[in-house]
Amino acid sequence: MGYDEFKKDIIESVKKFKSTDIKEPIRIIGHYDCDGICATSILVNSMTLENRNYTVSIIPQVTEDEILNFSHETFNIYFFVDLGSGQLDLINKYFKEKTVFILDHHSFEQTDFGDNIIHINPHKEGVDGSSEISGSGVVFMFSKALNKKNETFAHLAVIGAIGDMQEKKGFKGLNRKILEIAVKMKKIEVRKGLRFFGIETKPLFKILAYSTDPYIPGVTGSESHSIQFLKQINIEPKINSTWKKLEHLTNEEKQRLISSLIIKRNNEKNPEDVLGNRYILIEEKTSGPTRDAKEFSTLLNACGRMGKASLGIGACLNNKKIKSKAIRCLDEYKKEIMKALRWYEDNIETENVITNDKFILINTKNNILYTIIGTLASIVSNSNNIEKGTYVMSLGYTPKNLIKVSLRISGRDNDIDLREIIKKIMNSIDENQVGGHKNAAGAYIPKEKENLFIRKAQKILSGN
Ligand SMILES: [Mn+2]
Repeated sequence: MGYDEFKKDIIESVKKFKSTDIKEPIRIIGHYDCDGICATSILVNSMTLENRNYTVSIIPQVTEDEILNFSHETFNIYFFVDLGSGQLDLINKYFKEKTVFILDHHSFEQTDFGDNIIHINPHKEGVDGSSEISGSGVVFMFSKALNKKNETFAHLAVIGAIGDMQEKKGFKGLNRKILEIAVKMKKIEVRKGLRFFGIETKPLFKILAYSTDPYIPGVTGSESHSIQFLKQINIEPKINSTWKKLEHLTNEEKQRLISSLIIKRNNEKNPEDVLGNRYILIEEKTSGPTRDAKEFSTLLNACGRMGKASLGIGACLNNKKIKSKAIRCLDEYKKEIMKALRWYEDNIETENVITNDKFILINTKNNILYTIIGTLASIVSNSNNIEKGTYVMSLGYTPKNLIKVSLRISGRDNDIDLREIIKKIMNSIDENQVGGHKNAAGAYIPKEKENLFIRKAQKILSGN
């Protein structure tokens, strides 16, 4: 068990791939989140290098119907990236005549399948796929073993891992190795600095005013207090008539800002937590939303959730024109989220939101784009006025007569496995389409079971 075995699995799968006929086109199916988009982009790059033709689809979830449809296509070679491990039985059932590569990192149930299926997953060898390597990391390792030139795409695997929340005060395990490659290839520079989200792109006073993590007592939550704070420490918040960004500060001012923030956070648990690793994509334009790997990952998530994953792939492949379209998509996504939050505020007192001291259950029905109900649940669970350990569950209708469910919990340092909790609810209604991870889980249910699901969820989330 371990890294060596995992690497052996990869080398074995590369051998199998190399034995396929070069004239055979490749069918690539990837997950629609940041990690899935990065995974797909790495694979697209490496298939281009191999002179292989390919067709790509990016999908939000893998239903049985969808798997059946893919299997009816004329391709003989398939790649499922950042998904597929959870559908091994279905893929086995419908792809008997095809060669299938599954490159994934989600946990899975043991099942038997034919040797036409090549299943690469770190969990198989006891390597933790929820913290040590992402889906794009798995695809990167495969691509690197196929051709060393693919090392130039290591940064995409770093962005993917960030998108899957695997960066926690640095990277560990295989992620760390991949980061080292990205640094060696001069794609990423790790800088210790202020770890506020959007620090490259937004006015300084806004960043401080809207930062909940790290929290700044007396500043977070108020734009005017934020402006005052800057003036107090002798940093003029404006340059001529525009608001200053971090890049406008002198080094001496930056230092003063950092030490003043730490002093302000004197009574917090770790005052110096304003500092952290930043992953700078060296080749990207300064002060654009693709310069900081965390912001890049948000951009990709936005594209996927707005149904425009192809823009995300274009941005990863560094197509300038598509990249600017992707940035516009990010703006639309932000508007959707604002709309979702307003809807939530307006509906707190209605039957659409059920609350008790253990959970908040939000049924958005048709009112919110179903791909962002997870984001809504995350934002609600992170808001200040919620007791730690409160579950936040959101539901939304998909166009395919299903209901998407997302589950989050407030407070970060608890050991509760949300995936297990959703599984328990799903078992109680005889459903099994569960996805996600320990800290962010989801499911799909048929619309007919809406009321039943809500009843069972209330029971189980209350601890009964
Ligand atoms: Mn993933």
